[in-house]
Amino acid sequence: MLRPRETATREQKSLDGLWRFALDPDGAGRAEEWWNGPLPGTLEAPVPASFNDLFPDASVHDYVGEVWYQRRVRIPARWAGERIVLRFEAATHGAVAWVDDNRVVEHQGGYTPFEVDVTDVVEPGAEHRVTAMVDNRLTFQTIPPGVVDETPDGPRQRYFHDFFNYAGLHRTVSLHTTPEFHVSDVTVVTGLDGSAGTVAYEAEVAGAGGHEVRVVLRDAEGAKVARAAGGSGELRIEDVQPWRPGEGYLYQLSVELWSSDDALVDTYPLAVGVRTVAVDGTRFLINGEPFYFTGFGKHEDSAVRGKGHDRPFMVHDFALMEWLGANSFRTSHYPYAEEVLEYADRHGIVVIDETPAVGINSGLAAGAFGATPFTTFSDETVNADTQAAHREAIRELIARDKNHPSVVMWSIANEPESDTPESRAYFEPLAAETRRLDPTRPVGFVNVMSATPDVDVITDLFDVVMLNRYYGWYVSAGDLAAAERGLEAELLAWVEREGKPIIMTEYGGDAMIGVRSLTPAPWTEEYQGELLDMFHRVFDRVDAVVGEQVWNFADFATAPGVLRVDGNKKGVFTRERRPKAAAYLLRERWRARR
Ligand code: BDP
Repeated sequence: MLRPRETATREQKSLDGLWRFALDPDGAGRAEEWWNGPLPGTLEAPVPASFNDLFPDASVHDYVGEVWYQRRVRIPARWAGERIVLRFEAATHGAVAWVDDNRVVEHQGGYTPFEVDVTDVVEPGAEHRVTAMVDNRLTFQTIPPGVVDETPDGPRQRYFHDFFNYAGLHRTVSLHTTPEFHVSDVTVVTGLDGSAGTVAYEAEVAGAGGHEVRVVLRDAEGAKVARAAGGSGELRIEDVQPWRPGEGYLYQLSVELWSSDDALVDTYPLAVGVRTVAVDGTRFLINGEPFYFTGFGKHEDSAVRGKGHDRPFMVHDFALMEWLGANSFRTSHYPYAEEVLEYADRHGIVVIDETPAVGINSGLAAGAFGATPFTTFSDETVNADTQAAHREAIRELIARDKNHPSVVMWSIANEPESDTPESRAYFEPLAAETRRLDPTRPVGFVNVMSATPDVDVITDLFDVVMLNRYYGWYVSAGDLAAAERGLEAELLAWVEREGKPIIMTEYGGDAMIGVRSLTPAPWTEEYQGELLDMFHRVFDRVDAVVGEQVWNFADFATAPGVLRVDGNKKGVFTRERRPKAAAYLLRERWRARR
């Protein structure tokens, strides 16, 4: 799915800004057809942002159900004759949208874009009302799953993941044009052949018209390095400058549509990083060279805006990762804004790209989140419909992110149940589907602490072993010697069982900034550092470990609970990005590795 671009043949208009906003606890909006006129009330909400923390009001913060956004927009008169598309980069977790009284699009899934051709319902030069109804409810049939309990005090949302259920229009909303006859998709697969690079491309076109597809590849200075004609083909770059970690060299591919009388009909630019990714034994290879991941599991999370995409925080977080010497991160636990991946592409940051499938695990839910025990996989809980939603989440992730050189691996779930026959039946087709959709990247899932190598039954379906381990925290808290023994023994058992690269995708412990201790005391800055040091000693002894991603980059908001102090405090930075002592330790270790 192509991100909208301004080109010689396309224009874009952002709808970001203040929208009218209304909660709808009684479901009046649908019955009263709120899309037909101005929303009731006087609330306004910024887009992009979560709505939860905008108002000092628990009924907004903890709201469960549908909310409404609305604004007016004038369609530029010069767009007459163009195809006009309305696009939402993310509406969490589901949405229905109207243009005036026309229901134009519906989408489920909170972190991937959707768009619709609205040419027939808008008039260039005229003003129109755009209304979006956004639903934040999670059920056993959504990804991620959750349960809405009806209580005497109204609905209460429960969920089985450890971050606050922020919702709203989290990313840009925009209108853009394309010609009627246009480039509708492009896929590139890159290769290296000695000092040359290859770019296999496939362009899809839509709409009617006589045409020819031509592609031109330019280097970063704008010099043409290769060209071809036809909807698919392979370009060759002699003396290629590869994309590599720490060096985000990008070529530009122009995909052009030409009419039979040789006029340019459409042009779409795609940034292309030429690199390869492979797994070989216990090595993770980028461009044929062993790569060691350093960095974090992150969140899109900040005060007031919640999960709203935030450019200052995006640039700042990347700058802090650079300051630390980190080379990678995982988009735990959902696809991040596409602008984040584009930034990673340009700066040579390596990304493990994850679906929103987090919390498919009754054991964790009952243990950590106090949920009433349930069976993970059953007709009433995670079932075939959930699996279909999960499959769609994988499909939409790959459709959006397949061309990003920064993305080196797919993570199709975080900490699901993986030690029962039902879990194997659930994941086997999903792993196969991911490979079918993208045969070029390794596929993984993130394994939960309790699914040790003696009980896990799905890791053999995947290319890399990704582990979240809390030795020294949830187990052997305060006893780092016991933690060290336990961790090393388990890692060696994974090496023995799978013989694949191992990435520690989460490890760490909470620390309240400013709480200090001379003896090993959980929640202090010292203990957080000593715990990380302990993991590092073990990683350095186990050759198959090819990556370390600390949990978490920064403190983040969670649902309330007695294991959380105003949120999760496993950040190496606070929520406002002040460094804890552990930041300096990581900086020393990771900078020395570069
Ligand atoms: C893991 C989860 C992560 C949590 C973390 C923790 O993957 O989302 O925040 O543990 O407990 O279970 O801090």
